[in-house]
Amino acid sequence: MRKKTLLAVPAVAISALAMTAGPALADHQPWSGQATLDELNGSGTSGDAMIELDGSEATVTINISGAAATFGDGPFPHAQHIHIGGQGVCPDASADEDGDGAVSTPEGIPSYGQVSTSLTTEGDTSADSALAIERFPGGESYTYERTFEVNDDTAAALADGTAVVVIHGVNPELLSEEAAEKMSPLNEELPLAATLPAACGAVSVSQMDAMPDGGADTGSPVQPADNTGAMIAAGAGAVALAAGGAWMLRRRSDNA
Ligand SMILES: [Cu+2]
Repeated sequence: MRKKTLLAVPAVAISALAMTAGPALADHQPWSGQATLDELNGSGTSGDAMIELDGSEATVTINISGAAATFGDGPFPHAQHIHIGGQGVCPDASADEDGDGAVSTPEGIPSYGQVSTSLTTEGDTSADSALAIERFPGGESYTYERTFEVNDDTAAALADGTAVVVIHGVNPELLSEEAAEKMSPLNEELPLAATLPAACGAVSVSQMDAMPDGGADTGSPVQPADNTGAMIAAGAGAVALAAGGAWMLRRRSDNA
């Protein structure tokens, strides 16, 4: 709603607005934020996340190390999400309501909120894929990068600083005996350890002067409305070229 109103404003007025660019414009122009991912539940897992948002298109980059390495014969899957609608913070040990020595995913919800986006490697990225463990990265360390559409609630939470990135999956050997033997409250076929939060970080907005190069090179952070679509199309084309095109085509068919 607000976006349509803004795009209808003459370019001159937009230029004036750009000079006082503040939070109100943050979700309508290229935006970036980052999170330092600190360990939860004594997991030893840490890393960082960067999120670039252009309209509703988000590019998420995550670097993880010190994560649980193996699960059965394969890499330990690490479900990872953007959580929204909580206090926009990571829980501390006091969130362990049942006293098993671990903060479970539900126990952390008052702090970081519900899953809004599943940071999967392919296919659906909605909350429906929150536990699609076959489509998450895995192993002791990894780098994740993907570009996809986020819903309005997620874009708003990113812009207002209440979105939190959570990486799940803790080596059960690091847990109390009680916690290590439990099954997950989220899926009774998975051990608690598989879904426990392992690392967490609130996403904070980057400074304007830390914007990606693509935004700064234009000399103005906001383009006249008529050029916006062309700019986005050009950006998408560059991504497709960089990835040899195949990745973009696959994503389109996944979303169809
Ligand atoms: Cu999560």
